[in-house]
Amino acid sequence: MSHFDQILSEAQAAFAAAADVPALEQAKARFLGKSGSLTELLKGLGKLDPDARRAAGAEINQCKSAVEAALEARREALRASQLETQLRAEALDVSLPGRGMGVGGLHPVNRTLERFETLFRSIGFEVADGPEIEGDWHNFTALNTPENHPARSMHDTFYLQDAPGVLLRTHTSPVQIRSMQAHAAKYADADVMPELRIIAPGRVYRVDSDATHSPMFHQVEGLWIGENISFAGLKGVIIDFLKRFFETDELQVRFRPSFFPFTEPSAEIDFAFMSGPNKGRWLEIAGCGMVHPNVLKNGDIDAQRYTGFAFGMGLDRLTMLRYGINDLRLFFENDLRFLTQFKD
Ligand code: 2U9
Repeated sequence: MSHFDQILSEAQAAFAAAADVPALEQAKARFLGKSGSLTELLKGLGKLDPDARRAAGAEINQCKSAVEAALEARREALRASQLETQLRAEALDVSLPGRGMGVGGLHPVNRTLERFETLFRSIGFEVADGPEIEGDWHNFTALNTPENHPARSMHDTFYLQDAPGVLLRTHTSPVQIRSMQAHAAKYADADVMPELRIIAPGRVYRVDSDATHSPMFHQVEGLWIGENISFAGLKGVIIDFLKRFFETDELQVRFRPSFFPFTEPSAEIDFAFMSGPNKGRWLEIAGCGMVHPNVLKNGDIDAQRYTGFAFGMGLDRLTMLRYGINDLRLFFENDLRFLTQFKD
């Protein structure tokens, strides 16, 4: 084997042994670097006479080309195998099932609200709303609540700092006051005022917090005003609503005499299932009564000519009864493990 063949086979062996590009560059230096074996041979050419120099030079260059070709071939092989490794590492299994789209759902309290609105719309009620930040006239005075009533105390009502008489509404009743005024103004010149039938759902605020009370909760109040509106009509509407809401006729309802400043007479409404796990247990569900004449007057309604009934209930409580939930706070924690149970 000639000296050049030996260098070439040494170079091929060294390049083949290089496992990656940095190792290959190191191996290259041994042959083609500043003091590499081929470079040293080229440096020695100067000592030869011209004829010998030409012959040796041609042979060295031939060998150098062969080493460079071997180097380039190995480089290419390393690059290809590196790409192969990378592709294998980043491989994508297109046959895996997708992650899917998260489908949201309505909050259980909103489900109750939608049911409530549908049922009342079906008997000719409209849905009304109004501000959550109110004045004490709309929230208390217009509703016949005496100046010294405990509900007005800082203990029970959230007042805004540095804004006398401004508060977070404690019930949705101010909406009905505003609706009565607007209705009365709209029909001021008419011979007969058409009936006013509204429900007012929304957030209300009270200084209260435990398993069954939240400082913010949801209420719906209803109001029906017209000529000859009676307590009998009130009973019919409530009993029919409860049966349709709970989807059963196996229901007993009782009206217990009570007191509210804004209604006279007033009653609390209890109901009991006549079958199922809660059979025979009386559950408080709402308050109601005939709208007090002072309240009609504050709503600009002629209390001599028109009468009306009103009722109020907690949407959160209604939802708890419908779905068998025992802690009100679950509604406001937004824990998906709880909320996703209400997807249809
Ligand atoms: C006007 C006139 C009268 C609404 C009424 C109740 C009785 C009542 C409670 C039920 C549970 C509030 O959410 S709760 O804590 N409500 O007992 N609400 S009568 O009476 C009105 C409303 C507006 C103009």
